[in-house]
Amino acid sequence: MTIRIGLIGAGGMGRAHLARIANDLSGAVITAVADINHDAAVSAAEPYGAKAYDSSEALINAPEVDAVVIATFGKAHAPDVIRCIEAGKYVLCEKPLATTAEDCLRIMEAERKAGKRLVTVGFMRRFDAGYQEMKAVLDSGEHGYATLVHCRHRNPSVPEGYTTRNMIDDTAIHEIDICRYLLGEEIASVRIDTPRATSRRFEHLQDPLVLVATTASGVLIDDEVNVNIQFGYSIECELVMEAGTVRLGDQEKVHVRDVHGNRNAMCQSHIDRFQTAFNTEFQSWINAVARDEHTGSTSWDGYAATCVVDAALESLGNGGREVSVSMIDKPTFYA
Ligand code: ISE
Repeated sequence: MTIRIGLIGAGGMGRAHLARIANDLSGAVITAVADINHDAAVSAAEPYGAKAYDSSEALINAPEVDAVVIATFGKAHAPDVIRCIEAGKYVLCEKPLATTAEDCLRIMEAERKAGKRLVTVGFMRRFDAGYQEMKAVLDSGEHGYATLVHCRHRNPSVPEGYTTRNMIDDTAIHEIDICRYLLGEEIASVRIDTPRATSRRFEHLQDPLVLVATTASGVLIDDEVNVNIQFGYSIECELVMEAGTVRLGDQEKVHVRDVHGNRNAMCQSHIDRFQTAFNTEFQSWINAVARDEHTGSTSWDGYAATCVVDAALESLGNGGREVSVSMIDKPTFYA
């Protein structure tokens, strides 16, 4: 069975997803693209012979669309995700699932009514081989339990429209999710530390910042978010256990050896760094949709991450004091 996919949001991320579905993956074709910018929809749809829509609602209900990918801005996600659920179509929604906990709750309620998990949140790091091996090492129990996780999330630069809020709800949200995934537990409290700012930033940004979180069992997570580091896109993670540590491998595509030394090439963007993880995520989703099954992170994961983001934003606004994360009990539907 070939899955007919409709994409909402023809920006850079959306187009990268179209290219991977058409060139790298199997079992799916692109039949529709929607964007509020008509020309963007037409130019993205054209190479794939897909239909262009100005309205996401029309795309979701189109007969030639079996499943939907959403790659618009976070604020636009909730209504479209709910429409997909109501249409009974599987949806892979880029993170964040929604920008408020209330919207995530509405999404979960719609899914519960539909009686089926239809929503996958695009936390692609869960499909990265390095993070999966880290989890396997921890879960083996050989080194005892986890006590600390050290994370670094560095971007070469960000555009002027990117805000300090985005450092948490768009950037650190990846570590919030991957730490929940690695540790298999919820984050209970969080605070934001604000070190000396780099001069290589737009004036309005508080860059870098450090998100410090504590999980329900007391594991301490520190996440350096540093979005104007200049030299490249660099993601680091070290998990400390009672009798061992495990660290994410570096990006090992090629090594350059010359008079300046022996070094490996630096990725410049998440699309490059997580190319294989994105492909694995999308292929698993396509395969699962064909079997009428859910895969990847759920609406609950999207909700939990948003609750941590909300607490972190509160800490950012209150001078960095620790804030408890408040969330509902996990519904059995997501157990
Ligand atoms: C972007 O949206 C991502 O998802 C990237 O992984 C992250 O590194 C970047 O900071 C975000 O803006």
